[in-house]
Parts: sequence; C-alpha cells; structure tokens
Amino acid sequence: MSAYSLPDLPYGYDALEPYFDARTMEFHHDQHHRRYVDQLNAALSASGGGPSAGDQPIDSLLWNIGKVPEESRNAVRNYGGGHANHSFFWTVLSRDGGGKPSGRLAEAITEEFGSFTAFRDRFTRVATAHVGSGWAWLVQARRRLIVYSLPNEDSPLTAEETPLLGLDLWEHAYYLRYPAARADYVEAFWNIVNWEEVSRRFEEAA
Ligand code: MN3
Repeated sequence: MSAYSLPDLPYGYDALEPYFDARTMEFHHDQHHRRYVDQLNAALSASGGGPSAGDQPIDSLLWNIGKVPEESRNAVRNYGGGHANHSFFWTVLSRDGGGKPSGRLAEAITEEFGSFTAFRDRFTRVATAHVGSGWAWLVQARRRLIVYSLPNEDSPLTAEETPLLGLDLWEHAYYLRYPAARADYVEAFWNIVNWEEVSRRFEEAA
C-alpha cells in the first residue's frame, strides 16, 4: 500500500489576501490539511483500507467507501474526507476569482435556483446557519444541482455526489481574520471563488 501525500497549495499563502489571510492559509494547509493526510495514512497502515487503499485517488476511495473494511471506514470518512475536502478547496479559490460563472454552468444554476443571486443567497444562508464544524457544498447529483451542508469532514463523494464548490466552515478556517463572525468570512469567500475551476468540474461531471 502506498501512502497519500499533501498536495502543494496552487498559489502562495498570501495570494487570497485580503479575503483569506496568509497566516490562516499557511496554518490551514501546512498544519490542518497535513494532519488529515498523516492520520489517514496512520489509520490505513494500522488496520488496512482494503487492497487498493493508498493506490487509488482519495476521491475514488471515498466514492467507494462501502468497499472499505469496516474497521477503517470511520478513519477514511473523517481523515480521508478531510484530505479530499481540503485538496478540493484549494483549487476552487483564486486571487483572480469572484464574479459569476458563465456558459453552461451559469445556465444550470439559473435553471435550478432561478438566478445566480438566488443561488448565492441560498449557499450563504446554508453556510451561515450551519451549526458547528462542517462544510457548505454545491454538488451535482443525478443531473441536478443541490446546495447543502454536511457535518465535520463528511464528503459528498461518499453519497456518490460530485462536489462543484465547497466552503470550509470550521473555525480554524476563519477565526484569525473573522473572529466569531462566520457571515463576514462567507461574504469574503465570494470574491475569490474560482468559477473557471467550478465550471471545469461541472463539465466533467455532466
Ligand atoms: Mn479546514
């Protein structure tokens, strides 16, 4: 069994300033994300994750979580989820982000939610109202777009749903810059959403 590894951030720690601050990004990637990778590898080498754990991409391990032996399924859900969610998160953020999606994704959002603004309001409400740690998600499932939140590091992939956009709602993601004010963090997030990457994922899932 080979091991999972921490991907590099696709930009510098300070790339998302002033919306996401450099200290939070460094801590979030180098400490939190690394810990999920280490804990996942430790759990898999202790109890085994099935013959192909470690050799298949983390996203497919989660998609097929039913095939993971029961004794390591919780570790895969939590630590594997943490690894997949953070790896995903870094890619849907960009200093050149913000604004609105275009093309087929924009059409699908309008069709599902009525307008881009209605979608953004819904996602913002879900993210702000979520109690405790977790993530807000826009997913593609059975050819529909759905917005919801999940607790802890649960990944939409374990329900065979494809994440298109996600926002980390754990306090470690925002408390340095936005102490106890998640709503300000969610508002800042819209300025750095990498819609090009979200569109690419939508096209791939469609
Ligand atoms: Mn996090």
